[in-house]
Amino acid sequence: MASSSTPASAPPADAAAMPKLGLSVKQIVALREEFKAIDIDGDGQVTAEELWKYLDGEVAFEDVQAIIMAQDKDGNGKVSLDEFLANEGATTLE
Ligand SMILES: [Ca+2]
Ligand SMILES: [Ca+2]
Repeated sequence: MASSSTPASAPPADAAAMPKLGLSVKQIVALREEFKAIDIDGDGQVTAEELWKYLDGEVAFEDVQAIIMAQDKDGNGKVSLDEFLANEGATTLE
């Protein structure tokens, strides 16, 4: 009885499915949903007012403005989905 089962080092199949972003696909999907929830008028840009309303006034409006400013990479005073995701650890969304 020759049991010739040689355990070969199987390549990690999951590694190929990993996105190159710092976020998992699940996280990105969840963040996109969150972004859509914050973006009340649905123009793809979150303003300080929208975020403030989303937070239900729990945070001072000035603090919300500071959050927006910190995330606003192109300086248009609003946070796009790309900027939002970039802030959450992703590098680019293409
Ligand atoms: Ca908006
Ligand atoms: Ca911006």
